[in-house]
Amino acid sequence: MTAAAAVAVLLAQSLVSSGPAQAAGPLISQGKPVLASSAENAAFPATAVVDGDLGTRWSSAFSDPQWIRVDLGATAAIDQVILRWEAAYATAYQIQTSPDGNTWTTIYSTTTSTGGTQTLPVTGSGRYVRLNGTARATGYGYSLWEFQVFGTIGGGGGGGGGSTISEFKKVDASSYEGGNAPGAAVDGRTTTRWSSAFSDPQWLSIDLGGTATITKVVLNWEAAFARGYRIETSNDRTTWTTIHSTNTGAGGTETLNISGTGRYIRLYGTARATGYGYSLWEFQVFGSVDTASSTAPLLSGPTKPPATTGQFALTAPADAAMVTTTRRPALSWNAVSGAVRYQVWLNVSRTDYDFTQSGNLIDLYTKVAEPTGTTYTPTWDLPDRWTYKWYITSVNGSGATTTSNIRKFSVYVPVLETVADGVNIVNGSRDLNKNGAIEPYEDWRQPVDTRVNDLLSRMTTQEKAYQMFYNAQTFNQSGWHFGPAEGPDLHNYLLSSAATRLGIPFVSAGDTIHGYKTTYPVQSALAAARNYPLDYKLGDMQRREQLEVGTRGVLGPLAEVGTKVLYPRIQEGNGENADVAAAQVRALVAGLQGGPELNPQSVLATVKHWPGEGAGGEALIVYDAVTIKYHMIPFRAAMEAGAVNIMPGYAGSSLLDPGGPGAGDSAKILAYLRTNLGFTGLITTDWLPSGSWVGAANAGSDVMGGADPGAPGYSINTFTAGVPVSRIDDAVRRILRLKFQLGIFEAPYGDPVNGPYRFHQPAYTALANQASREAMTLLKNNGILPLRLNPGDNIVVAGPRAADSLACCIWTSYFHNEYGSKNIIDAVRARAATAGVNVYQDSGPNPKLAVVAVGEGSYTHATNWVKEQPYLPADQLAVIQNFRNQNIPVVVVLVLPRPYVITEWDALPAATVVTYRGGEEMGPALASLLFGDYTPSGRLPWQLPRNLTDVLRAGGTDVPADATESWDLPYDLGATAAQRTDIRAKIDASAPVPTTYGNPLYQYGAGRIGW
Ligand SMILES: [Ca+2]
Ligand SMILES: [Ca+2]
Repeated sequence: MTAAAAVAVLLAQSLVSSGPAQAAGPLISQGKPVLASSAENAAFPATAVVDGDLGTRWSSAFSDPQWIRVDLGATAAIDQVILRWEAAYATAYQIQTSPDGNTWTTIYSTTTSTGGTQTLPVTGSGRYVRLNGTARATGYGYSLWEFQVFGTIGGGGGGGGGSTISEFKKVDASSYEGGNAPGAAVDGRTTTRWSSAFSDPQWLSIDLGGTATITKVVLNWEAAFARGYRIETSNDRTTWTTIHSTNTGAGGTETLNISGTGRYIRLYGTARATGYGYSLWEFQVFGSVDTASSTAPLLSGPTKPPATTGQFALTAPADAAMVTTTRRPALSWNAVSGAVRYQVWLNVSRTDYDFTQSGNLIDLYTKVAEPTGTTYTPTWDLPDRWTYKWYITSVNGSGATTTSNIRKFSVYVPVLETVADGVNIVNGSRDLNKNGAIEPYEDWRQPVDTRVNDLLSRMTTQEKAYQMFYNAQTFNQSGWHFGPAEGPDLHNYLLSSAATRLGIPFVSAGDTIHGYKTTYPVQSALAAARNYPLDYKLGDMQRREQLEVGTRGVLGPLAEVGTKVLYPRIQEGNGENADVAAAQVRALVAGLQGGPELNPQSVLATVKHWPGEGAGGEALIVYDAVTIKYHMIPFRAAMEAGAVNIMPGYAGSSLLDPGGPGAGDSAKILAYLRTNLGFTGLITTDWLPSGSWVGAANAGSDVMGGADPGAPGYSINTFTAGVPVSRIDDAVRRILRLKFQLGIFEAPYGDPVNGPYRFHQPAYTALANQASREAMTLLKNNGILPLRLNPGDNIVVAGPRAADSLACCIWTSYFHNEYGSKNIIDAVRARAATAGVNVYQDSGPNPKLAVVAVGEGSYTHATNWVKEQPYLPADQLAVIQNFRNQNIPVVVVLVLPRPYVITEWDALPAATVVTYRGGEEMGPALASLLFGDYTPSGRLPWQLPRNLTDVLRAGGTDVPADATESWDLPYDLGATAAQRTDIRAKIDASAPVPTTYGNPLYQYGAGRIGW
C-alpha cells in the first residue's frame, strides 16, 4: 500500500480509543517477545504489533497461511483480544493459545472478518497467543498496527508450560485417612496432603476436565511413599493405559518426564515403602487440556435476532423438545433456494454480555457455525439449560439473508448422585420416596411442570407448608436453610432431608453478599470500579465456591440505588447511579446463575430489597409516582438477567401502600411487583417475626425468610390454619419449580471432603484483588503518591482501621485468616519490605509519612457510630491532626461505607485514598497503590456532602421532616429547588440524569484517574 494510504489509515486508527471498550483484564502483551511466520520486509517487523504505537505495523509475506504470536512470559488467563488491522486484513483467521508454542487451542475463529479494529471477548489460557491468518482480504499480506491481549498473568490454570493442569481439579481416591482428603494432593499447597488407608493397592485419580496431552508428572511424597506404583491414563475411568511403572520408587520429589493422553490420570500404588499408606503432598500434572469439547465456538458477539423471522422453517429438534440423551442434538432446517451457506444462531451462555444494555440476556444469540448444508450438530457438549433458543439465517450468493422462525429446546443430562443417602437409583432415576418405583416427579426425563404437578399432588398440606419455611437443619421437611454452613454440616442436613417421605432437598442461602470463601468488595465499592465484566466474574467465582459444597442460594445481590445518605445499608447498594446499579445487578445475577437463566449449575440469587429501600431505608420508602421509575431500573435489570427470586424488605412505601405495612406483608406492594413488573418468580420475605408469617403469605409472599416452624408458640398448623390451600399451592409450585430447575433432586450434594480444598484459589484471590484495585479512589494527591522512598526509610501506619481485618467486610462474607489474607498494616508492611522500607504501627522514629486508616468498623443494619453523624469522630480526626502537628505528611486511607462529610479535614492530608469496604484484598490492593504498582481509576459512587446541613436540619434526626436532601433523588446534595425539579423531569422522561447537580464537596464520579 502507498505511504499516503498508510497515513490515511493511521489517522483513522489514531481516533480509536486505546483502551478496551469494556475493561477486561489489563493489557498484558505490550512489549512482550513476538514471533511471526514472515515479514514483508525489515520496515514492518513483528515487534511493531506490541509497541503500543499505532504508527508502526507488522506486515507478512503475501501468501496463506501466516501467523504472528506473542509470548506472555507465563501462563495467563486471557479474556480479550483487540486486533487493529491495517488495510491488508484477514477475512479468515483464528486466535489460538498454547502452553508451549507447539500445541494450539483455538479460542476464536471467523471466516467473515471485515478488518478495522476488532474487539474480541475470548476465554482462554496459555503462555502464547497466536493470530493464525488463513484467508487474506487483499493481494497483500496480513498487516496489523497492534495485536493486544488482555487478561491476568498467573490466572487461569488451564495452561501447561510452567503451570499444572491438575491443580484444583476434581479428584477421587480408593480411600483416605483422617482429614487427609484426596483434594489436598491437588491444592497447590505443600502443607496439605492425601493419605490412603494402610493397605495395597490404593489409587488417586484426577479428572483433568477434558482430553489432556500430558508432558510431565511431579510427585511430592510425604514420608509414606510408594516403592511400587504405576501412572495410568484413561478417557472413561474404566480402561486404563500405563504410561509409567516402577518398583523402585525413591520418595521425596519425583519428576517424571513422561507423556500420555487422556481425560483422567491416576496414581496406582502397588507397594508401600512403610507400614503406613500412600501419602502425597502434591500430585502435579503438566501438559495441556483440549477444551474444544466443552467450549462453544463464539463466531459473533451476543446478538439480538433480526426483526424479521419466520421466513423458512426449522425441522428438528421439535419446538420445546427435551433433549435428555445427548449434549449434541442435531439441528436441521428446510433448504432455502439460492442459499450458499447458513448461519446457526444459538443463545449459548456467555460471560461477555454488554451488561449496560437493556433487554433479556436469554434473547441474545451467538453464531456458532456457518454450514453449507441444512443440518448441524454442535461440536461441543451443551451444558444443562432449560431454554435454549435457536434460529438459522440463510445467506445467498449476493449476501442477502433470510431468517427462520425461532425454536426452543432444553438439555438435561444429569449425573445422578450416588451418595449413600437411602435413595436408590431405579430405572435410571433417584427413587426419592423410596417405594421401589419411579413416579413422574422422580423422573428427570419429564418436563419440569409435569414433575411439579405430580409432586404437589402427593404432598400433604403440612408438607407443602414446610416448603415455605427455613430451619431445615432442625425440621428436615423444611424447604430452606439459613447459611452459611460448613460443608460437612450442610451435607449432614441434606442427608436428613433425603430421608424424608418425599425426599425433597432444601436450598441453603446465607448473607454471603460479597463472596462465600473469597470476599470481594461490597457492591458500593464495585460501583466505584464500574467494571461489569469483572462483576460477572466475581459472581461466577462465588457460584463455583458455593457449588463445591452444595450451597445453592445466596441472599443477594442488592438492586438498591443509594440516594439517601443516612440509610445505614447504603454500603450494600450500588451507589446513586441507577444505570450503574442496573449493569452491576445484571452482571452479578448472571455470574451467580452461570448464565442467562437458572440452571443445574446455578446459585439462586435473591435480589433485594424490594421495592427499593435505597429511597428511604428500612423504615420508609419515600419515592413518588415519578421517582419510583428511577428506583425500579435495577430491579427490571435483575429480571432481564433471569433472576427468579426477589426479597421484599422491611420498609413500606408511602406511594404503593399509604399507611400500610412493610413490603413483605403488603399485598399492594407485592401486587406491583407481579403486575407492573411482570415478575413470575419467587418472593422471599426478609426475616419477620412469627406473628407476621400468616399475613405475609396471604399478602403474596412465597417463602418466609429465615422462619423457624418451631418458633416459640408457633407450629406449622398455625400457618396452615391461617393461609388458604390455594395460596400455599401457588407458593409451593414456584418453590418446587426452581428446585427442579436447579437440578437438586438429581444432585443435591456438593463434595464436603474435597470441595473445601478448592476454596480461595489463587485465581480467585487475583479477581478479588483486581476488583479492590479498580475501586480504590484517589480523592486528592499533592504529589506524595506514589510513594518515593529509599531503603531504610521509616513510615508509620496508624488509625483504628489499620489492623482491623473485619473492616473490609460485612454480613457473613468474612476476612479469611486461614488463607493468609492481609489487613492494611500487614499488607503495607509486606509491600514496604520489598522496597527496604520499615513500617511502624502508630509511632516510629523519624517517619517520612504516616498512613492513617480511618472510617467505620464493620457493621450491618445499624451504623458503627451514631447514624446522624456521617463524619469522622473526634478521636479519629485527632490521629490525622496529631501527625500534621508534627509536620509529618499524612496519607488518609478512608474506609468509607457511606458518604461522609469530610470538609473539615479535607485539606489536612497530602493524599486521600478511599477503599470503601474493599473485600479481603483491600489491604494488598491499597499497599500496591501506595507504592505505585498500578494507577488509580476508581470514582466515587456517591456525592460527598459539603455540609451536614445538606443532609439533615441542624440537630435533626433521621425522619423525613428533618431531611434537607431528597431521599429519593440522586445528585441533590446542596441542590436548589430548580435543580431538583430538573432531576425529577429527567427521571420522568427516562432520560439520563446528569451527575453534576447540587453543591457537594466531591461530585459523584470524583477520583483521579492516574496520578
Ligand atoms: Ca497439598
Ligand atoms: Ca418412587
